[in-house]
This record gives sequence, structure tokens and C-alpha cells, in this order.
Amino acid sequence: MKDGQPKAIQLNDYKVPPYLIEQTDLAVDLFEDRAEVSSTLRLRRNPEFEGDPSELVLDGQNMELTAVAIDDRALMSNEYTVDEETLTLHDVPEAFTLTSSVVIRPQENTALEGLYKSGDMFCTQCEAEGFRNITYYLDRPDVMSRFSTTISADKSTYPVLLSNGNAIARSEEADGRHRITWQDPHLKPAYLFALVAGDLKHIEDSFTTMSGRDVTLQIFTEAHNIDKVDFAMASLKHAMAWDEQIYGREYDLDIFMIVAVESFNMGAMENKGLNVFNTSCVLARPDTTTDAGYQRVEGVVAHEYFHNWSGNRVTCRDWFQLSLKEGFTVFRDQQFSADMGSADVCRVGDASFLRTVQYPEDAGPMAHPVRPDSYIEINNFYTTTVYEKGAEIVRMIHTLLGPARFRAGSDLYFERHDGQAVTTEDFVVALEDASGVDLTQFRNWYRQAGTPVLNVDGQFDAEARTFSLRVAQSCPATPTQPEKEPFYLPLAVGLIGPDGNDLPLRLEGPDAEPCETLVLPVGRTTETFVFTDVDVQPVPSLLRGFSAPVRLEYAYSRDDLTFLMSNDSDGFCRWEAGQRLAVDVINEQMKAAADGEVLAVDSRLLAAFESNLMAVVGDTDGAHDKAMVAAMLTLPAEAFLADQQDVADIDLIHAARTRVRDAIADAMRGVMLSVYKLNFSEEDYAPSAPQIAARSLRNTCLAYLASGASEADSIPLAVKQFESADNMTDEAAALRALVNAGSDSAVAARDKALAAFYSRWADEALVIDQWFMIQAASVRPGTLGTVRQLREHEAFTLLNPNRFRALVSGFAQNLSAFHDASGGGYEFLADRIIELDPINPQVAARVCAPLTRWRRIAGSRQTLMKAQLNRILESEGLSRDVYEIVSKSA
Ligand code: B3K
Ligand code: ZN
Repeated sequence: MKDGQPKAIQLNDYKVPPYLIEQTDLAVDLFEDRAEVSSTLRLRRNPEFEGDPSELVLDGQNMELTAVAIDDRALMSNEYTVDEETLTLHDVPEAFTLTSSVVIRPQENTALEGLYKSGDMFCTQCEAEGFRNITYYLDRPDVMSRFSTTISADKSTYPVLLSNGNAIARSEEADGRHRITWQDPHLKPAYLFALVAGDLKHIEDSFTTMSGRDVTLQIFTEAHNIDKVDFAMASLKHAMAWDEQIYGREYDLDIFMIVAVESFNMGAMENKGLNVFNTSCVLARPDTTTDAGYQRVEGVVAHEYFHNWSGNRVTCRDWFQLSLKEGFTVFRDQQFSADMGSADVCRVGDASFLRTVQYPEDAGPMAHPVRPDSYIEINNFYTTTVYEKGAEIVRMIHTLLGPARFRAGSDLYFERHDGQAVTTEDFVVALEDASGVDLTQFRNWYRQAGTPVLNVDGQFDAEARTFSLRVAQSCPATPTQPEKEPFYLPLAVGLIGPDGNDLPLRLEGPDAEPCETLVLPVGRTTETFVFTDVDVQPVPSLLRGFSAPVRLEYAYSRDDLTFLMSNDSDGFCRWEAGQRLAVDVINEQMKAAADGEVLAVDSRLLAAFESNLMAVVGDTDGAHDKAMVAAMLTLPAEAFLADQQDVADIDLIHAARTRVRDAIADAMRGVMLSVYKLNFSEEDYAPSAPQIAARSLRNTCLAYLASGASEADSIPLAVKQFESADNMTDEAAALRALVNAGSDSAVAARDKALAAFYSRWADEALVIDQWFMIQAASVRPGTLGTVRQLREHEAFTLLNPNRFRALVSGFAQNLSAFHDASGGGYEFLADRIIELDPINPQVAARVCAPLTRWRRIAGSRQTLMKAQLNRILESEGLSRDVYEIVSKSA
């Protein structure tokens, strides 16, 4: 560690800020070796602060203080103290103006927090605590201030100078420099500050809000990317209209800008009026961007835009409340994406992501509540728990209240807390107040970590004409929380009769209108729900729409599952039945292999998959959602299979899944080939739902065709698709099929395609990221050797997070390759973490997770993984970021 053991910050220690900053005026002068930042802060003692406020501690690091004055009087050296992280003013009046000047070095800022350079441009990232790298400040979200920012720079190198709000003054200087002043009329915390300077092109459009105000919309990129921003602009306009329609939220400035930046730690950032985006989340062109990439752009543009209300107008009191804005905003962007595309497929995607990524987090050493109560480094808590599980919590409230009462609650929340920094508790109270629904027990979702398990049992009583569902809930212990209180959750269920139709549901008790889906309020450790007037033995359809983020256990027979796959009226449950069946069949294969037996793959799985696919072939009126069929044909990922087991045997999982995949490929070759051919389209590429669905089905078939016993026969097909594709979705899918194929004939085709792809796209950074990623994710043996070579490749760099993640995270998430029996995969990852940590600790910390899961990996691999964790822990000068993750799991 750099400076001894880092201290954990506790939620319980929260105190209001000692001072408020009424006005913040910044002057930022940009030069080729430094930036000079002067800030003028109008400070006033916070009447709510209890304690001695005469000493004021400001946050500030990585800067050189050149002047400091109070009310225009320069301070003498005994009137303040500067250390590595703070500036302390010893005796401050009730209200005063503080001016300080500092020199910072954006050019050397490889951590990409605060002001830094991405290529030739200057940009900022201030959430969570980046602003303290720019000037001395009360860098905490509950200090909200009015900002004005004057930027000056050489005009020919940096013709575009941007910050939050409206440009109110411009001037030219004799020495070739120019100066622009921006003023943001809204109160905001420092984490929403942004500044950009560069030689940028932009496109412009406009949006008329529901109250008739015209808003200018601009998207900026470097010149070579300006032909890839039209889709983001269209997405932005959809998002603006949607937020007015669904949430009644209108945009509140005259201008909204997005800037695309190549080196960026995360996806994008919702700075007030000036969103800064990772190029990967804003650029899209048919030949360079896959369908998934388009969907990501649409989702992230909307997400950041939605933050303008859920995050900016109403912000977080402290970083423990992060899910207040993130959980809510992810829920909002999920609703939006569902409305823009196929709702069922979106829900399946959300659920599948949560279960594959968040459940393991909740079952691992870093498990934490959605509202954590302690952290060492806040950047480590931008997790799938805070984001995606947080979104599930908001969704459950939405389900419990219904759309109308939820909307009343969100209106009340926005109105009551506009301009404030608040807590998740304030959010829940607003929803309760507006709806009259008591969410007391529901709050356990915010304070308890771990994924609840629902064990459900169904009993049909022919004589009493009832069907009873007994629901028992439990939640495994997590670090610091050995015992849990029961959760309150909506369990959406249906009962399906033998004819495949939903039975009308009536619960025992007061008469209510029967309906097809009922939301059962589950809240006790065990309870039983009795449905009346049930004449036939039904198959229960459970957790419809994935109504709660739980693990649901029910002893379905394989026949029940195939029945649900084709009859359940709920899209999520149809998909889920297929997943359960596949898990069951793969588990059976694993068991057989462990016993040294060879067992045929259960034909019921093959038949069910085939009839799903056949339904598409026979479907002339397009009634079948092809994207849904593609999702149903996709076997559960190895990571999901591993998470299903207390301790995962990597080799068995990989072998069993591969065997089942090959069996499907072998059994369904004919129909796969027809579906593949039938779904070829002559139309020009469009990222439209029907086209995306058709491509997804077609490429799912291609992946099967290029595996199994007759794999070699399909290599020419993949090569042809690779060579003739007019869009990146098909091109990348073909390349992936070739890279994953094992036969001899595939080897030459693969090498040729990889080389062609690289030279074709050498100038398109995001496409080259794909090139790294596809190879790192290869399921073929030898991937560890490949990634070692790729790390030496001229195009690999530690300085660009996208490139680093493509290779290193791509590999670490490739279960069988990462867990190479030699332990070489662990060593490779540890080496990269140690190498990146001094350069970019945030990104280094984010790739640690796969190593920390050693407790749930079987055999000698545990020891090998632990050894690498210890090696990281022993490396000198470790950042707080990596230290926290590794020390909590070693
Ligand atoms: N709020 C940012 C994330 C900032 C991450 C800082 N380590 C993007 C988002 O969630 O919208
Ligand atoms: Zn967000």
C-alpha cells in the first residue's frame, strides 16, 4: 500500500458539510505541459453543522498550490496546511471568498480521473471524487453550487472549449489563445462538473420540449468519427420524448451536448448539460458496430440523459446512496429499451446479466448491500449490485405499486427533492407517501446483501379443487451479515392447464376478479398461497417477468419444462424453462462424466430446441419473435453454470456444456441450415428490431453449424459470410464462428480471417477492440497462449481502458481459458493488474473479480488463485482500489 492501511469510510459517520459553497467560479488555462486552475469560492457556514467549524478542510490532491487568499488577502503560511490530500484553513470566518490557484498536470494523468488528456483533447471525469484533482474543494455530492467556468487555450489546437450550461462570453487573445466562459444556472455537486477542449467536429439537431422550449443538441467527436454519431442523436431525441411521456420530465437547459472520448474509464458520464461518453457507447455505423453495440449506444445515451432528473436535479447525499440515482436510472433505461425494442428479449437479457454477473458478486467476498455501509474506495462500489440489483429493487416497487401509483410516487420524489441531495430512504418515503403502500419490510432489500433463495413447492388437491404453493425463503450469509431478515417481494405466478392455456387464478379469501397472472406478496420465512377452483393438475409458471431478483427452486420435471417452453404465456418463463432444462441436462452429463460414464444427451432437450426453431420455419406471418427464439437456443453460459454450483468443477462444466452444444448442432443441422438461409436479408442494414432479431437467430444458427461433428462442412459458410458481410454484426459473428471452430480446415480460414480483419480495421479502434475480444473469448484450447501473444501485439496498450478490457477482461471472463489447469491464466491476470495499477487503479481494480472467486472453484485451482492474490497484495505501492478488493478476498 502507498500510505499504510487505508481507512474505511462508514455510512454511520455521515455529517452534514461544515460549509456550503454558494458560487464556484473557475478559470482553467490549458497548456501543453500543464493546466493552471484558479477558483473563487463563495463559502458560508452551514447552519445545520454541529461542531467547531472554524477550521475548514478542503479536498485536493495531485496539485501544486501557487496562491491562496481569503477575501482577497493572501494567506500567510501559518494560516493553512497542505498535505497530500487536503488543504486546511485554520481560522475561517462565517462567510468568505476563497481564491486558490493550482497547477495540475493533465498530460500525466493516466488514472483518467479529474482533468486528463485523451489523445489530443482535454476532458474531465469527476464522479465520484475526481474534482479534487482539479482544485481544492468540498468534493462531496451534498455540496451543491452554482458554477461558472472560463477556459482558455490555444485557439488553433483547441478551437472547441466546452463546459456545463450556456456559453456566455468569448474573447480572442493576442497570443493566439482564446477564452470562453460557461455558466450553469443549476445547482450541482462538483462530480457533475465537466470541461472539454479539443479540435472537435460536431453534428447539431434540436428538440422541442413538451412546454415548447427549443433545445439545441450537439454531439462532438474527433473528425474521423463524425460519421458515426447520427444514431446517438436519434437515440437522444427518443429518450427525451420518452422521459416526457412516461415520467413527465422535461429537459431544463437550452443546450445538451455529448462528447465522445477514446480513453475513458467507464461507459459515459452524465455531467450537467455536457455528457462525456466513451466512444464505445456513442459511435455507431453499420460496418463498424454490431447490433449489440447499437443497442448499447441507445441504452447508454438514454441512461445518461435520464440522469438529468434522476441524479442531477435530485442527487445523492453521500456515495452510500449511489443506487438512489444508479438503480433508478438503470430501471428507467431498461423500461426505455423495452419500449424501443422487444420487451421480452430485453427482460431476458436483464435477468440473464443479473444472474451471470451480479449473483456471483452477491455470493463472493465483495458482496455488499445495494446501499453499502462501508467502503475503502468508492470507485469499487460502482457494481452490478448497486446498478442492476438496485434497478430490480425499483422494478419491484413498480410492480408492487402498479404503474399509476409508481408515477405518482416518482412525481412526488422529483418535486419534493428538486435541487437536493438525498438518500434512498427519501426515495422510498416519497413512493410510500404518494401510494399509501407500506414499504417498511421492503427496505431490507437496501440493507441486506446476498441473493435470497425461494424454495417453492406445489400441491394439487383434486378433491378440494385447490392448488397450493408453499414458499420458503432464506438468504445465505454474506461478509459481516451472517443472519438475514426475510425479504418482502412480489412473486408473479400463473397456472397453466394441460391444454397450454392460463387458468383463471383465484386466491383463497375475499372474492376478487380472477386473472391470469397474480402477484403474490411474499414476506415470511414460509407461507402458503392457496388457489381455489382448480379442476385440473396445472403446471405453475413462477417468477413471471423475473419479478424479483431471487434464486427460485422448484422441482420441475423435464416434461414440465418442455411444456412450459412452448406454452407459457410469459416470455421470461418460457426462456427460463429452456434454461432450467439445459442446466439439468448439462448437470446430468457432468455427473456421468465424473462417474466415468458416457450418456446420450436427453432427446427431450433436443426435441424442445428443435420444435422452437421449427416454429420459426413454419411461421409465415412473423408471429414468432426471432430474437426470443435465438435467446432460447442459447445454452446457459459457463459462468452461469459455475454459479449454480457451490464449488464449480471447471473442466466438467466445460466438457459437459460443449458436449450438449455439439449434440444440438448434430441433431439440428438441417433445420439450422434452413433457418440460416431463410434469414438472409437483401435489405440495407438497419438497427431495427426485426432485422436485429433475424440476424441474431441466423448467427446463433451459424455458431451451432460451426460446431459439432460436421463442423468442417460449415467453415465455407462462415468464410463466405465473413467475406461478404455488409455489416459488423454478421462480420464479427462469422469471425467468432471461425475463431471458435476446432477442425483442421478451420485453422487456415481462421488465421486468414483474423489477419484480414485486422488490416481492414486497423484505423478503427473500437473494431480492433472487438478483434482482441473475440480471440480472448475463444473456447478453443490454446487461448491462454494466444492472449499472451496478443499482449505483445503492437496494438495493445495499458493506456486505453477499452483495449485493456477487451483483452484482459475478455480473457478473465472466458471461464475455461482463464482457469487453465496450469494456473497460467491467473498469473497472466495478476501480472496485468500489477502492471496497470500504478497507471490506472480504477480499471485495474475492476478486473480483479474473477481471481477473488477462488472459494467457489474446485480443486488445486484454489491454491493457485490464492497465490496470485497474495502476489498482488505484496506488490509495492498498491492503490487503495486494488488493495480493497484483493485484501477482502485473499
Ligand atoms: N455515473 C457514471 C459512473 C461514474 C463512475 C465513476 N467511477 C456513469 C453512469 O452510471 O451513468
Ligand atoms: Zn448511471
